[in-house]
Amino acid sequence: MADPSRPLRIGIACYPLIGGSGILATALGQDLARRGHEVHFFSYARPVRLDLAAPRIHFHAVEVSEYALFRYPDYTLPLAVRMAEVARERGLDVFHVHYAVPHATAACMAAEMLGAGAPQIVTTLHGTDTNLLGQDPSYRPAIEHALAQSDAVTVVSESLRRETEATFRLTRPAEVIPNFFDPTPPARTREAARRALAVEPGEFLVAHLSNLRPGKRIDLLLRAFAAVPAERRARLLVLAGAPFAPWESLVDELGLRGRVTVRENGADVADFLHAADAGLYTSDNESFGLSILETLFYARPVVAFRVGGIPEVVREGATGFLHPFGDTAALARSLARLAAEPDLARAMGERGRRDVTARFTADEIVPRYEAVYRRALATADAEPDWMV
Ligand code: GMT
Repeated sequence: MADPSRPLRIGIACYPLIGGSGILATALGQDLARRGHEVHFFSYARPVRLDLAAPRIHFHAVEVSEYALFRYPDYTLPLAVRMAEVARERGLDVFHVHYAVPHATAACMAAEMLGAGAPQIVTTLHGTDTNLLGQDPSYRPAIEHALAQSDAVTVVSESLRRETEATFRLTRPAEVIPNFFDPTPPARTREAARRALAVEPGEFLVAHLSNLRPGKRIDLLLRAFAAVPAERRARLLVLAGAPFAPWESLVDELGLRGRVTVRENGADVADFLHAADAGLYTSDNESFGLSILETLFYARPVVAFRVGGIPEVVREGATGFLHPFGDTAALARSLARLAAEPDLARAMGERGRRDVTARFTADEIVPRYEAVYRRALATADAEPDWMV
């Protein structure tokens, strides 16, 4: 029987880009390494927030070759081969994959190549596996198969658990382990950050942080912001993980030129959220809403649509205001109220910070992943019935 408290060797496969799943996977791996585990990341590029100088952190780049024979380059097979190679060399205990496609499918293939003693597969679903690819008949059976082959499946919210169970035939229950965030202190004072953004004294700064994918509904974000009465002196700050150019014409159409500031390089998020007075989010669906969590950690109240897992993160009326999807007028009214009542905005923000600090820190969440790994390993170690 293996020592149940020994440090583990964990392989994490994730997307490397600015997006909640990669950011969460990176934060998780880094925290596991701080706790003494050896952590190996697999991706086609270094995950954006990964600190390669940190002890016990390793990164294995997956090379994708382009063959004339292939009309579309394939990533899953080279990923599986790399995962199998490292698992064999380093004796990995666990593959923790973020997203079923292609990461869990690659892990299944790596495990098949390794045979007996292969790492246990833990798959975490972040949303689009279920609500986008899971609805596509050319992906659904492959995802279902990868989930059936996984030794444990986790999801990031109750809402995603319900949706996942309604979408796939699961062979085991999916465990809810919410996302977490550990805020870094801002490098500048609030006043210095506001000056850097040219925010004028008395302006109410509304922040939005996202990768601007279609589901973030930037059109509704701009429309909601445009409906805030001018006397509230609101300014919108978009911290964009992708080019904002497609929305510039709507900024002009809505007469918002001069009231919208965009920062595209993903840097200084802590400073800018600290500089803001509230957060505004208009996604049509979010399994969780990691950016919303970040906003709450910097003590800013959140105004958003009541979709997916957002009500599990924002406490309605206490740490933010949630409204039915599409009701931009209601979002604008909530923003106007917060702008008119700065004491209310500050109190809600402070309550939000306390609330998320009690529920969504690394110290709270990471041990739950460790427990999943150890349970999966204990099951693998258990003697089969025919041996007793
Ligand atoms: O929503 C995105 O654009 C990115 C996506 C991802 O895969 O990175 O985010 C998903 O995972 C995040 C981390 O668990 C969640 O906070 C997001 O809510 C989720 N997005 C959706 O469900 C649409």
